[in-house]
Amino acid sequence: MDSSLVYAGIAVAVILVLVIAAVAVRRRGGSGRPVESGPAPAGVVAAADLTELLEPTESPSPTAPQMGLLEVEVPDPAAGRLHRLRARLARSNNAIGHGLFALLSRDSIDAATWDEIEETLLLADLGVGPTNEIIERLRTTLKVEGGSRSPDDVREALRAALLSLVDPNLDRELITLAAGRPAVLMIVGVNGTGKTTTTGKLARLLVAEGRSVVLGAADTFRAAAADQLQTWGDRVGATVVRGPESGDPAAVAFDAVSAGVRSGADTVVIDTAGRLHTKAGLMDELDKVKRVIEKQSAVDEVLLVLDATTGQNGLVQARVFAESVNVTGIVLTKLDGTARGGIVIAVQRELGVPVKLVGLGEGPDDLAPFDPVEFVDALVAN
Ligand SMILES: Nc1nc2c(ncn2[C@@H]2O[C@H](COP(=O)(O)OP(=O)(O)OP(=O)(O)O)[C@@H](O)[C@H]2O)c(=O)[nH]1
Ligand SMILES: [Mg+2]
Repeated sequence: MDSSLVYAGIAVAVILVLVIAAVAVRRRGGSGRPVESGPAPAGVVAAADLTELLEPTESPSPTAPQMGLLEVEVPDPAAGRLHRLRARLARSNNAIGHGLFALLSRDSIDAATWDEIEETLLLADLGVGPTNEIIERLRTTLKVEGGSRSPDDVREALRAALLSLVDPNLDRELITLAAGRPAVLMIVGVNGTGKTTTTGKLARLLVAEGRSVVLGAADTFRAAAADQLQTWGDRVGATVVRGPESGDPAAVAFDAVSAGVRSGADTVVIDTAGRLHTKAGLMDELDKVKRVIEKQSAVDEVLLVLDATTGQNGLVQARVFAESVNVTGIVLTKLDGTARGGIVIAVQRELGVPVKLVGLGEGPDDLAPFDPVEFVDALVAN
């Protein structure tokens, strides 16, 4: 072979390798800046990069499942999600619906039956006050109707009594938009109630409505907590701001809100570490996280996540959290796994704060805005 041809081939190959290397170096130089609150673990989107990331699709649309190089999912719309509760309650042997209806439908409701009714309501976590109220109401309604109690009358009496206790007039609006800045939501509660899952599901709900969302991983106790949130964020293209393990949770929350402000995000949701309500130091820390955020932005919602299966214990937690931070709404999780729907009524009574969201399962879209009418209808459904 002609040696000049060989030299020419080698020269072309060398030029190609140099061009590829130059492109790779330029690409790397454009990203990977560290998160402000500390060195960035792998997979973190640095706060300063948010603007670039969000600019092309500032409001990720459900019809545009691509964002940058990430494949993002299209979450279910919020409307109609609470319908699933009916099926879930049917499976969980819902005490209020089935038990109470059977008792009230007996030919004669004697003193022993009223005792059973009371017991059923207490077992469903309704609490003593609301239980007495509902029994008074039912006694009056059903007495007036005398002997002509059809199953429909009973169901309607039960429905009306429950509905008045769940209180359809409470303002349950979840503030997720604010004028001229992102709305800021904090998610708080004891260990394992479903805070991180709720933060992730909430991001999906918001993305489904076309919002741009920043998540703050202010649970710095365990690296796995931030990874868990990162996974939720990645699935729907929500940016996750995180800090170093054991770092200051208030600093991460502050950075997440700054990042949201800079990128023009609609909503910033801050996931916090689980904490025992009995540990004063941890409750003070929560208050500090809130105060540090408030140096740059109002906190629009503090959502207390309660596990519906823990019953009356949840009420004790709720009281202490409400004393530490100004709780604006309750998220009642794991309602799919309990026959104790009465906790909705009890906790609202206890705090005077409405249930705004309910968790209905472990699926990514098993979080629904709470609607009192739909909830009661699901409880008393056939
Ligand atoms: N069945 C059911 N499971 C749920 C629901 N919400 C959360 N979970 C499950 O509860 C478990 C705990 O959820 P996490 O979101 O990690 O709880 P957490 O409050 O962040 O926990 P810590 O950060 O450790 O305090 C997980 O297995 C979730 O899948 C729900 O509505 N229904
Ligand atoms: Mg968590």
